[in-house]
Amino acid sequence: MYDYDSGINMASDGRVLSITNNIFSNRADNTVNDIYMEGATSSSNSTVDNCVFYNSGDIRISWNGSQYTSLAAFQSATGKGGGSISADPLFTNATDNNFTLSVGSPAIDSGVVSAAYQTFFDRYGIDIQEDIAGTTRPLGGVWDIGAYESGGIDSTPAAFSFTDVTGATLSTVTTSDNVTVTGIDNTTTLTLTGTGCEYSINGAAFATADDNVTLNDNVALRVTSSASHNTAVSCVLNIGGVTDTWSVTTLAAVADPQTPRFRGSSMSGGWR
Ligand SMILES: [Ca+2]
Repeated sequence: MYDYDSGINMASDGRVLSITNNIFSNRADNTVNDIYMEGATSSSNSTVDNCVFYNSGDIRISWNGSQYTSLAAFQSATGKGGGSISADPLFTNATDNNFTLSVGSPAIDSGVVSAAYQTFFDRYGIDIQEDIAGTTRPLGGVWDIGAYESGGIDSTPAAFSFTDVTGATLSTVTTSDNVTVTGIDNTTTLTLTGTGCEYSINGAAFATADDNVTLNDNVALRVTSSASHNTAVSCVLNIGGVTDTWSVTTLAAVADPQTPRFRGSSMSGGWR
């Protein structure tokens, strides 16, 4: 709900509302209410859960005749309003009617599954667990608050690739080129597997333990090449679920100067 004069109104007692996962933002009239709940029965049985309230003036909730101008006061007095947030929902561009959630929105993954969806499905056989754009909820494992389910924070980087090494000398510490972490919003995970493999982030000391990387970090790998000719050792770097295998292959064996082995003298000696 955005740029409204009066929000949700229940002006007769006896009805029960489940007000869940709603955003109340930029109420235009500071003399009316985000929520107006009249009557003891409606007020007692109705619920407010996991909503975001954001107004330039006060939050305004009228509940069973009492006026509340802060979320904390409403929660304290009524025991309702659990999981709710008083903060900017960070719409992508509300003035242009884009009410999707931008990165960092407190509404992302702050919703709750309402039993109403299952009731609707049981009654009508229609699954309405989706947002206004038809995106199946939830994404990121948890429902978002508001009309749109966000794709959440992007922690999956763009593909990356180390340059494989060939012709490496035997038993030599070999360091890869750098790859730059791109395509994520902020941070993501780093996991390295492979015997003897190590990684370095932005030139820091080489390490092996799982870690996190940040957008535009540079990552290099190193490993000791095989003690055998023409043999590869491999490291698999996993950044936010995207992997690349970096291999170091030793040079081929030099041809044996003694070959061919069967020389005339030996052959003649064998045929007496
Ligand atoms: Ca979500």
